[in-house]
Order: sequence, then structure tokens, then C-alpha cells
Amino acid sequence: MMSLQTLADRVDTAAHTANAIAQLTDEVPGLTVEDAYAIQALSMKRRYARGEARIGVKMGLTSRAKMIQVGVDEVIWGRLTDGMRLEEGATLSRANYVHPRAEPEIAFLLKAPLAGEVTAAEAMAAVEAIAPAIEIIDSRYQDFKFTLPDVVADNSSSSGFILGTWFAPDTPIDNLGILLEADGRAVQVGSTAAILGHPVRSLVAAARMVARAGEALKPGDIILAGGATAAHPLSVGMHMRAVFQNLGSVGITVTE
Ligand code: OOG
Ligand code: MG
Repeated sequence: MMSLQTLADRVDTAAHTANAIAQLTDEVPGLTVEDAYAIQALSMKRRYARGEARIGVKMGLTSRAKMIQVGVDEVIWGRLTDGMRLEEGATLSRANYVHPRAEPEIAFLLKAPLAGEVTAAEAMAAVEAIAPAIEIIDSRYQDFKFTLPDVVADNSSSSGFILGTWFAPDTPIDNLGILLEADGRAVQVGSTAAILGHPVRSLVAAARMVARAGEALKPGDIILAGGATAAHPLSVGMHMRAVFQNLGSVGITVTE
């Protein structure tokens, strides 16, 4: 069996250089989800060594639309760094990605730690603010095709995110309409209710899953709840905008 470090080096280099690779499970069919989270942790160590800092986590495959699009039906998580954050209204350079896609999400900002089994009420009590967001995902695997261990090892396709305006934590987010627009044309329509029935359930899952890895969600952490709709591919020149009922919009323009 290939060492987990070798596989971590491989996914990290693919992300760092924006080059597609074959699925790890092509070569290591027995790769477990546990191995995959260990590979993710090792690959993130390389990013931290390059100067990036962990600033939160992202949850993935928390809606049916997302599970169906990628053919994996388990909730997953990955780590977010300051290097992945893009400013609202800024540009994204297509050259830095393999095959980027955008998806509308809800972001939580924490004011208190969260770890292990917590209730939805306990999770909400730890929230400082809520924002609309776009996540940029970019699988490092050829053709955006992967199995569950592959995507987990690849930091759950994390590659960028853009946050809109922060709102008070008691802002209702259980069923807000969402429109994802590419150059002003609606490409996805959905609701925050698609995220596990309520985005707070994703925060509850984050507390549990991150604790299983021996870590905790900390004050100041940003947690992305997962795409409410299928993701849409980004191309050069495109203006991508997500419009959220009551929460405003978040946008990004793609350059070469
Ligand atoms: C995996 C990451 C999923 C989400 O919000 O569901 C994700 C992928 O689709 O490549 O970020
Ligand atoms: Mg996502």
C-alpha cells in the first residue's frame, strides 16, 4: 500500500499547480474513508507550511441536488484556509483552477467553540453571524469524477469561497429562495431548506465530524453549510451571482 503521505503530496501538488490527477482509488482500491481523512489532514499540513492558515471548515453533500450531481451520497467535510477566501465582487483567475464550479451556500461565523454531539439550539447559540456565500469547488480529479474516499482526500474539493454581508444569528434561514445566475441568466434555483432541511443541521454535523478527527470548531471559524443546488461550471468572462431571499447577493467575475 502506498503511504498516506505520498497520496497527500499528490493531491496537494495537484491543487497547488491546478493539474488534474487520476483518482487515488484507481491505484489504491482499498482506500478507506478513514485513510482519506488522514490524507486530507496531511495535505493540509503542506498548505499550512506554505503560509496558509485554517479559518474554518466546509460541509459537503448536504443536499440531494449535490449528492446526485457527483454520485456520492454521504455528508463530507473539508478545511478552509485564508488563501481560499475571495472578496465579494472581486475576480477569480481561471488559470488557478482545474475545472472550477460555483454553488450557493450559507456561512456561519462562530463566537464560541463547538465540538461533538450538540443540539441545533446549542449550535445556534454559538453562532455570531450568518452570511450568504458562494463556494468555488474544484475537484483535482480528471473529469470531476471521484468516489467518497477520493473526494475526502482532496479536501472535499475546497478551493475558494466568497461571503456576502453578515446578518444577525436570529435571521430566519430555514427556507429562503436562492437563484444562481451566470451572466444574469438563472442556472440553478433552490432553497436553503435543501441543506439537510435546515442549514443549522449542517453545523451540528460539522461539530460532530470535526470532533471525530480530534479537532473542534473555534470562535472566529467560518463554516460553510454545503451547496443548496447543483454546482455550475465557471468559464472565462462569466459573472456568477447568487441571489438569496432576504440576504442579498454575492458575486464574482472570472478572468483568465
Ligand atoms: C464535493 C464537495 C461538495 C458541497 O457543498 O456539497 C460541496 C464536490 O462536489 O466536488 O462542497
Ligand atoms: Mg460546497
